[in-house]
Amino acid sequence: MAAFTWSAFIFAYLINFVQVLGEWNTEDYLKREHTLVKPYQGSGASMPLWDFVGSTLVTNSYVRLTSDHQSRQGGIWNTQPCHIKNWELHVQFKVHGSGKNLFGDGFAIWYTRDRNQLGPVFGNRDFYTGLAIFLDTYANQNGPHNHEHPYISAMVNNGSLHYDHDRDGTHTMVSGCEAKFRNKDYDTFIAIRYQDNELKVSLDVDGKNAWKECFSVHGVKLPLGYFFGATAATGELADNHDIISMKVYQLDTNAPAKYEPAAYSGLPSADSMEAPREHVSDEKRGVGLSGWKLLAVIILAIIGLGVCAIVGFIIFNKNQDYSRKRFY
Ligand SMILES: *[C@@H]1O[C@H](CO)[C@@H](O)[C@H](O)[C@H]1NC(C)=O
Ligand SMILES: [Ca+2]
Repeated sequence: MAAFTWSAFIFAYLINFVQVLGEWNTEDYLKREHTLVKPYQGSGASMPLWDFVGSTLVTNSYVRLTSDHQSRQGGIWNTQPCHIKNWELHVQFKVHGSGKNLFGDGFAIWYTRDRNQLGPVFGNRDFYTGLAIFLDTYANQNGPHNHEHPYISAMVNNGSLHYDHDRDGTHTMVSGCEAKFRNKDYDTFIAIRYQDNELKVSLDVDGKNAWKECFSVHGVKLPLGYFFGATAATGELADNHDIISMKVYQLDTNAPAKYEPAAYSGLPSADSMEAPREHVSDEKRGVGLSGWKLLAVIILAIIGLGVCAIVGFIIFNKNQDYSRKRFY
């Protein structure tokens, strides 16, 4: 059985190696013009490349969209439109406050046509055009939807849809997952990957320094030239909603350049709008394995089975010898 321990060890090592390799690759493609990192302030009081609106406060170590006070709306918006087709956005955030059971409302990360407008949807305007990822800490609706809060969900809007707070947006969301990301001592991160019309959201909120898939959906169409942003709001309930960093990476597309489809230029759309009451969250908790990882798993499984078969065979033979000895 030691062989199993070895394979598990080798497997863990391989996975780690693959992750290190992956990170090394993406560092090369960090897009400075869409990135917010410390120190935030340039020379003077303004932040180059980023606008901040509403209650947003910039300090040396975080950008606070709202403080732990009632009725605040704040936002931060990249001034440069994004012309990258396949991208991944990493956001380090911190949601914390004095409320033990009552806190809210949460914050949102955006890729939208319009920017710098305050409003009721986690601090941004309603009937927006683009993609929203909501990190909703307060359950406005208790009952019909079968998930707990905090809840992370995605919504794609062509400007015609209203975000319904009373239903926590469950009637317009594309997909989502539960995640306990509030009041953590360690750093918390969310990754939003948009590649070949697939939207994938992953989280690192358990202090394990590893991504865990929240959901992924195909058939999401977003045009070029929209803006990244983050906004937050408090109402009767409050929390500190802090952004520590936002980093945009350019991804290579899977398709060879000559087969690459032309950039999408229509309004944002999503093939699937999930019916909230059919939502099975357990399915989504499984971590998807892809490419190298899957290959490594298969190879190690085969090695593991082979070793087991040999060990089993030896034990079987020994037992046979033993029983022979007994009966003769
Ligand atoms: C916008 O989206 C809604 C809901 O998905 C859809 O019914 C409508 O036809 C879309 N409008 C346009 C102009 O694409
Ligand atoms: Ca809510």
